[in-house]
Amino acid sequence: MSQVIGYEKVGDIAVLSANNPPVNALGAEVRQGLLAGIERAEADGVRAVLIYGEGRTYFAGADIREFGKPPQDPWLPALCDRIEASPLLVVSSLHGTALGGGLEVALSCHFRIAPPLTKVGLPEVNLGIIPGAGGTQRLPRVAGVEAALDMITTGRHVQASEALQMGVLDKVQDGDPREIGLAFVRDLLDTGAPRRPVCEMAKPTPIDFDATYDAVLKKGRGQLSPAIAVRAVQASCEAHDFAAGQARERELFTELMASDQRKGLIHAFFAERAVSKLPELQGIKPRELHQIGVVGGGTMGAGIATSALLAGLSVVLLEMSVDAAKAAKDRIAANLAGAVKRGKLSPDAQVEILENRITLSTDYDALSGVDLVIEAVFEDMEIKKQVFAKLDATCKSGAVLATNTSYLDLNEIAASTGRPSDVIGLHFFSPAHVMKLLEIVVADHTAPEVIATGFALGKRLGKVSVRAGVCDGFIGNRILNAYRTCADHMVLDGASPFQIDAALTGFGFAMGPFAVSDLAGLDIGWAARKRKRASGLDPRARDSFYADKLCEAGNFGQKTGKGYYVYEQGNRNRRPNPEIMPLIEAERAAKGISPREFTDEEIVRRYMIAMVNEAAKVVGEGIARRPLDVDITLLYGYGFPRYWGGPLKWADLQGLSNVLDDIRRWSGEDPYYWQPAPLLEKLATEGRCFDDLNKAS
Ligand code: T1G
Repeated sequence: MSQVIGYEKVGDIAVLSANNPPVNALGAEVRQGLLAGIERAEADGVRAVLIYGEGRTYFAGADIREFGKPPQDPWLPALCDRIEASPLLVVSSLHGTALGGGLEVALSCHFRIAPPLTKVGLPEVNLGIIPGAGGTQRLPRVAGVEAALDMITTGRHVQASEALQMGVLDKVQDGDPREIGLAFVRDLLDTGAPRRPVCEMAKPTPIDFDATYDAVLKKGRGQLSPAIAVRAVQASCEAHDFAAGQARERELFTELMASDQRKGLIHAFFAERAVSKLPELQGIKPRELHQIGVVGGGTMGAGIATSALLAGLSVVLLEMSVDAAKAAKDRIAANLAGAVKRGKLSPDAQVEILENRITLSTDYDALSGVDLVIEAVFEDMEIKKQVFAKLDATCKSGAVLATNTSYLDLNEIAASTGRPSDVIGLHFFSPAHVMKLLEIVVADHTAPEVIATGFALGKRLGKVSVRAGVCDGFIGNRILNAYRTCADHMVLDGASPFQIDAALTGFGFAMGPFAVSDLAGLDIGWAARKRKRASGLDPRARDSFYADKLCEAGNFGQKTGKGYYVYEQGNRNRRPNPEIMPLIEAERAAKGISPREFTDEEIVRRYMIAMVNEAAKVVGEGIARRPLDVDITLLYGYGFPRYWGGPLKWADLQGLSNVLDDIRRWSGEDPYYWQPAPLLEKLATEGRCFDDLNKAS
């Protein structure tokens, strides 16, 4: 008797119920239970079989934890074929999220029913693979090639109503999955509905698969699985028969299963779930949050306020003057209008928010009742301290006092209040109502329940929250500063900003570092350089000045129409700014550097290893708790290609001793910049990898 698949005879129907929380993943035991259940039903004198899931969902897919381990019988594809071939009428009643192998089991049944809130999908491409249990062969036969390609290459979740139209579901009906399933099976038996194996359906009509393959490959920015999925669907039209199509699917699936992209994407899947699980927060209750305050209504403050409003919170927004407060509200209104346009907010809710949930004020007293306040004023320590002194004087006891600073010393800010245990950093990324990353910065005296409240807020806002310690730039901006410097060095030594940007988008980054600077505003980097120089740069550090010249001439990137690139008709039509190379050449000449050639491969390797080395320092110093915290920060805040899993997963895939060898070689040219991180040296020497630290945590 299976522990995870229940068997029950209800009249002439055998009912197989899955009970493998939390998501009824199709691990070996579940597959064995399903096979045994089908065999038992066939020997039990019943006419039909109903399969459904207990708990929150039907099968949400294969058990991802089994990937990379030796396979155990029965294989999911063989199980699906066995279900489909049963002489009994087999029906699935779906609910929750019927995904991946789950939907493939459902497609191997003869009929499918589900309640309206059910979602179905084949999200395998997001894990770097393709459906491997007949999904690429059965779905096109049921729904046609175009609908199947849309689902399989995007991995999107499809609502029950759409799935009904596509033919993936035969009936949508409200109710309990077991009850609606039983009624549906009885109906089918009463009307004498014949078995309907999808494998016996006609081959689907082909399309221009080469053109689709090219388009999907291009859209994937280097990610392979969606394009490979096109070839698998192609086999559903072109292979000799169903079995030959399945064999082709298996061949492509096996190839991807062994790929680095699959390893990177699975790492990302588990890392994004592990990131908010902190041992120190076990059993700690967050404080309640109803109303939050935001100090400062610039781009950042307005974005934070928008994010909170979209999550159903009320916001008190403080500005210096009535005019500034009005401008802040206009920014929020524009953000909300954008959310309506993207279908994230209904027009009625937009009106409700603007009328009832925002309070504008120029008086700190308005913040006396808020549960949490986020300061988003100008990035200057003295100004921040003044704000925190006022918050300390006005906010109620127990209120969380948060700063959105991106690099200032949180301990110093906390010390300017009489309640440092209530002070925390909540570092949002611009635009704050869109970007998913939230760095939760913990100072020396921050109380555990204040940290828990930060994570609870992050969850409520739909963010991916990462715990960070205090240092200049925390996790993300500190690492950014290091790899950005590497790019600047390569420019001095002979690469152009345009070659560097192209090499890195070729690697899979959404944008290269120079295009990013143009987007963020060149004045920001300029101010940072001036500040660093004023505080005394180490004489061994290489500095460059050509970008300052751009700024001195009033060119700040996209917002002024000119930076590294010239923007005549927006970002799409940008072209390299012809003034850049002469400025760079002049600086090389002044420094006595004879420029050398860089290959794209070398550019990517240096840039990546600069990132990895700083990331290893960040982990080694405890600023990030685990390597996966760095990986998630870069994935969600810095456009890092997800299919590499993050910089430290990338490093693991390269082999840490190879990474260390490169750093040691480059430190011959520039010993100050290329100082190997002690943690990297330790792991490489011990023959270990970063993921070992994730697993141990
Ligand atoms: N395998 C193992 N564990 C899984 C899992 C899976 N497929 N899906 C979820 N979990 C764990 C997850 O790690 C977490 O664990 C807990 O369940 C709750 O998840 C042959 C090869 C189903 C929409 O890609 O999209 O089928 O952290 O926090 O927000 O073609 O999980 O609590 O210890 O995410 O309610 C295809 C992946 C597999 C679905 C639920 N299936 N999962 O979201 O909860 S490949 C997928 C999800 C495949 C075949 C192939 C979501 C969810 P813990 P959660 P949620």
